[in-house]
Amino acid sequence: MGESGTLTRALVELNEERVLAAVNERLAAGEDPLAIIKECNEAMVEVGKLFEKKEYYLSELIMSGEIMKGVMAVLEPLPGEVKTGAHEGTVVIGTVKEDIHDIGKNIVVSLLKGTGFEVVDLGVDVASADFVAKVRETGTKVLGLSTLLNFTYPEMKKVVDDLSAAGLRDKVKVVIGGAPCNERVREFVGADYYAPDAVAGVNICKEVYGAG
Ligand code: B12
Repeated sequence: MGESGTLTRALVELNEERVLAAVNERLAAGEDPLAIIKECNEAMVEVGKLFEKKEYYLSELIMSGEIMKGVMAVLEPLPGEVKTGAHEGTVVIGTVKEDIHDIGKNIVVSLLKGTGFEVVDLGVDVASADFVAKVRETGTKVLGLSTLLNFTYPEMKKVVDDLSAAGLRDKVKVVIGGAPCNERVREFVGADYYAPDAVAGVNICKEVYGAG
């Protein structure tokens, strides 16, 4: 498996020192940070599986999150395509109510900023009313909702329904993301797009603003 296997294994084994050494080595070798993130992402899914199997406990989950944050601190700022300061548009984003996972959302935020978007990050455990108020206030064309917990799908749906009730639904495209999401979740929620990763999310934002 070579070098890539080394990073995955080190992260699954929660060996922070080896993870950071592997990341630094690969950055120095000129590897794309997004490829490194993708691999870490896969390792995090493995950590989640070990947690499900009860081979790992909450402490290990917390540790994996801390290591991943350390990795992001090394990788940021992420490469954006636009370095001219061109303003691509505004994106409002947050993790839905009851959910405090934010590592993936923060990657999306960094990448959007690097690409020239203005980002309003509402943080984690965000109530539907706060999303709706911020959409109204900013006039954004894109609202990004993140969740890593499958029991919060109804909460995402609530945000979409509340946007409709507020008369804002046709003014904003709703993009959902987070490991457990997929097209079926998007349909249930009534969102416009599902983004499997941060790069797909940025491309959707570009498409929405590009379309005028
Ligand atoms: C790290 C972690 C934690 C950390 C989070 C730290 C933090 N600051 O975020 C801590 C320890 C706090 C945690 C807590 C819990 N967790 Co947790 N956690 C994880 C783990 C291992 C990794 C998540 C992660 O950061 N992945 C890496 C990032 C980069 O990936 P990502 O989030 O998917 O993001 C990428 C894309 O999805 C996309 N994306 C994400 N959001 C968005 C949004 C938009 C708009 C767009 C465009 C794109 C996008 O872009 C990113 C980059 O490409 C996952 C395992 C997994 N399968 O993901 C479990 C997991 C999500 N956790 C789980 C659980 C059960 C919990 C707890 C309930 C545990 C407990 N008993 O307390 C609590 C819940 C707390 C709460 N109320 O939110 C389960 C959820 C299962 C389910 N039924 O839904 C998982 C799947 C583990 C498992 N297999 O059992 N967790």
